[in-house]
Amino acid sequence: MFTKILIANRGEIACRVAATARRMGIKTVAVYSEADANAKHVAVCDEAVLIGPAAAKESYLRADKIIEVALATGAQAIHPGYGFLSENSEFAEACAKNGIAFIGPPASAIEAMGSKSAAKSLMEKAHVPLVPGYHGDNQDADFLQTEADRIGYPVLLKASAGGGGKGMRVVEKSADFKDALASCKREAINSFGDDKVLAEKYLQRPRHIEIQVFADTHGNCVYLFERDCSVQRRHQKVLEEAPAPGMTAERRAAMGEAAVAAAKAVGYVGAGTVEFIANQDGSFYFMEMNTRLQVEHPVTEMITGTDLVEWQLRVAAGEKLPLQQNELKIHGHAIEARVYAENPEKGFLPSIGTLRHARTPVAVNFELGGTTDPAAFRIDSGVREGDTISPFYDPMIAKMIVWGKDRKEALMHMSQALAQYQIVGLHSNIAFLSRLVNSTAFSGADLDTGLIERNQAELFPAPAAASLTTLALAVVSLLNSEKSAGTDPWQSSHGWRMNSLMQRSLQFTEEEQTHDVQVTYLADGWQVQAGESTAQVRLALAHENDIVIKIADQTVAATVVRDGEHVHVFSQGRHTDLHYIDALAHAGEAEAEAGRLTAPMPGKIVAVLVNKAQEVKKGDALLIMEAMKMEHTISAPHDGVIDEVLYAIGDQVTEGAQLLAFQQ
Ligand code: MV4
Repeated sequence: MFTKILIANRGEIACRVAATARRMGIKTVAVYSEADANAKHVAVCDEAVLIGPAAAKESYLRADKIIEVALATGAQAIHPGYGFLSENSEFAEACAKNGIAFIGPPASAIEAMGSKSAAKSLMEKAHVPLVPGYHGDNQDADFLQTEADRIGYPVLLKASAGGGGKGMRVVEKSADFKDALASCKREAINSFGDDKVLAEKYLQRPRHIEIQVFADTHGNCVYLFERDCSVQRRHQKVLEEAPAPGMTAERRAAMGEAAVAAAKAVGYVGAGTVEFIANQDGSFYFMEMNTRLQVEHPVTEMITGTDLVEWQLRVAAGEKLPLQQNELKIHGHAIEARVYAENPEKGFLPSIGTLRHARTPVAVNFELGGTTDPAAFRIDSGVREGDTISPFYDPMIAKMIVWGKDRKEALMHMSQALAQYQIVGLHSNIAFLSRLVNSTAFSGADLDTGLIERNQAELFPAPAAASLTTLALAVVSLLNSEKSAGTDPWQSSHGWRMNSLMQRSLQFTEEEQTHDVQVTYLADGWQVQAGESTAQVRLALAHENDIVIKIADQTVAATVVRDGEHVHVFSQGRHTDLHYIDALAHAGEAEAEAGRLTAPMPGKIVAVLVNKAQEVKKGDALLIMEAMKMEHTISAPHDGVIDEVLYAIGDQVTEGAQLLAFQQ
């Protein structure tokens, strides 16, 4: 076995590979770009070497640099992860030339599967089922139309050089064929510089089912069953699961054997995935083979009890496959959700920024019927709280993988795990994933590649306005943090609290809505009113960002995270982003430029919270006024020192009166 390997990747997959290497006692070398100097993958490896600027082209795609680092650090093998150089046959070859083991298939297998139409010809010879169609060289329009008529409509035209759904045209009837062909060829030449097309029977509601295969250098090849990855959006996978719902033992064996035949036909070694599209009746056809370890490999690991990275390392080191086909069994059901920094409401636009707060669900190990089952939950991530999602790389935050003894149980774990996942600092798809996992179509396993498109209404409901409970959580958290900061006038000994019903108005906005919350101070809590709803609230527990309140007859727990002017409330599986408008703090901002803070309206000073010469931090409450029975806090617009306090408790002030002199 190797004693040291280089990981030619970043993010979660680099961390994933490093974890297995560490468990096996193998040292790891990370490579990183300038943007990743403080990245998690650098921290979890034993050594790390800077290979270039942020742009992948100048760093993670620099085959020459990476091989140089492997030679210099004495790494005997390179794991390419996925993406970047993982399916680059020249890189695989360059590794071999330099006496370094490439932890992946031989360059020849990568090449054979790289060309989609050549791969189809190879598969045809190996008796792997193909979609009925024509993928030959004859591109004559009349000839292709005759082929399409023979195949039967609807027919799908695909650019031979295409992939990822680009350059595809559905043709409904023979009369439409010539126009569609011309337009498909135009797009093909524009996108790929090659106007060759192929024609196939168009499957109406296909499922994406892929088979994990593994081969060693001793002639063994096995399949580790299937994954259903039908839930995609714009050819990007969102949810993956294993096994595929509805799969029969016969179909599983047929698909597995077809996948092994595909792998053997190209002399495959290592981890690979054979992708099929399957009809709702279960008939299946080869689409392509991915010659790498895939993002979604953990669902296979969970149901088979294997570590596929360990298998990769053993195979690359010349060992035999750890298990034979008859030793592989499916145990339970696993689902993976990809957590992305993106905004589903804005067309899934990537969202860059810093993970100001990131709390992942807690992993649980549990026992069933006396036997210990796998961890019900696993999270693979390349970022930690405080890390940044940059525009340079894939905006994936984490993969969340859950296990259950059956699909129903796995779904419940996924639903709960998503409900517990908290992120502040950038937009994420967590709420969307929650709706997706709980949707009628997904929970009912009514799967096909059009699931998201078809269920837009259920997946993108009009946002519900924050409830009184959510507003109360935000308010109580704000008031409690003022108190801990020593700026809560109601806890101090000024005595005015006894005078009358003290009220305060807080304003929040949420999307386009405005919430005016009236707070009345009571002996042991508050009365909170918003719109038509009123309730009495008490703070039961507070620890860091976590609070528990009693509202009416209910006990409600929440995590409330303040991020600048935003108050994020995580409670009962929902995340509400409230924008707190501290109107008077804002009013003070402009005034402060001139080194003074003035009264925004006529009123009475009810609390003075600072003294002359006192240093204050931005946001500190300085003074509280009462006007029209409401409390208004005057806060420091920036760090500074109090020059002079110009009024005392009980003083009446007129609008515009200077209250404090303040300097930066
Ligand atoms: C198809 C198809 C229906 N019928 N071929 C899309 C990407 C490309 N690699 C193959 N794709 C498809 N080929 C026939 N004959 C539907 C798709 C397809 C799809 C396939 C897998 C996963 C997601 C998809 C989303 C849309 C279309």
